Amino acid sequence: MRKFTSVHDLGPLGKALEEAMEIKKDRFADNELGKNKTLLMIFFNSSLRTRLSTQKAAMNLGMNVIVLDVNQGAWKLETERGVIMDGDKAEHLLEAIPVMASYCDIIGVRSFAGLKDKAEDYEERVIEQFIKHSGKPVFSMEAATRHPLQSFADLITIEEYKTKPRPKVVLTWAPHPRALPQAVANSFAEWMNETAYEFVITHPEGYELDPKFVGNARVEYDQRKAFEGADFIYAKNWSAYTGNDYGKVLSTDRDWTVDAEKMALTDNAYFMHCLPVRRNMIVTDDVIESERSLVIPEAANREISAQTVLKRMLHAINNADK
Ligand code: AN0
Ligand code: CP
Repeated sequence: MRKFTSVHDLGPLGKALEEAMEIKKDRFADNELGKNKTLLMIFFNSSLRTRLSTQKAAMNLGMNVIVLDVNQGAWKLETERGVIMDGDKAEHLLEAIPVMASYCDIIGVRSFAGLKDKAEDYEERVIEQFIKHSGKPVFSMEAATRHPLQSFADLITIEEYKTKPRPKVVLTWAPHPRALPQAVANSFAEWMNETAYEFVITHPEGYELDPKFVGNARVEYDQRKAFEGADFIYAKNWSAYTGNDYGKVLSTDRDWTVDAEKMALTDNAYFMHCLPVRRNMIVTDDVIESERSLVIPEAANREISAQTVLKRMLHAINNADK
């Protein structure tokens, strides 16, 4: 595998899950595979989990790791071609990418949606330039429209905790004071659509996601109705996608906060969130602290999803070297 930006890069999910479970049984089984290979992680945005779990995964495989926080100590990077660079950006991505690529074997990129220009975001202009100009395997650590390492960890977690072959999984919008990308929700929906689960999305009117990601999901505007009989509640905020509202916060209505009263409508569902989460906006203290909350094991599985992807990329590099 030389690229990982969506579920479609992974091939059959069953096989990917098997590989992930093998890694989970013994995460040091391949600790020589990455010897003398360097992972470069490039962050255009903040991170706690992605940064630590991906670095840990690379170390489990014996890799060296370099981390670059573009906004802390590097030159500010221009990402659009043709711009007269007389502003605050000292360097262009078109030079920076091949330079950075010359120091490493695999590149991870975190670059959130700007939420101003929908075309720029939905064409994934930043990560696509890394894929095109680096000549190295590239994976997403959350790009403009997807967060596949998160969704892969979410899937692993659901597989570990489900008690029926076809659980009901509900993705619910929840309020947040600032505009957030649609990436986590898009990606989760994309992955759920690849499974046999019953999948429902619930959100207030105006928060419709790109139909390409909604796929075969049932969209239910009544959150309480959506929660009925659910086995997994996956909460996430996102800003508006449609029309002129792109990137806007249309509502911070705390009537959509996930609380114990709503969880009581479910079939004793597990609660999931990718974190970071704002308590008592997205979810109440008691729900996130309850026995049914999976937020910690879910985050722990980020190490497993990252290691599965890195292992495949190392195999691709080693095979090409032969
Ligand atoms: C980011 C988002 O919603 O995309 C990252 C989530 C993993 N969240 C925030 O910026 C709070
Ligand atoms: N879930 C997740 O990607 O968290 P970070 O933004 O902390 O990496």
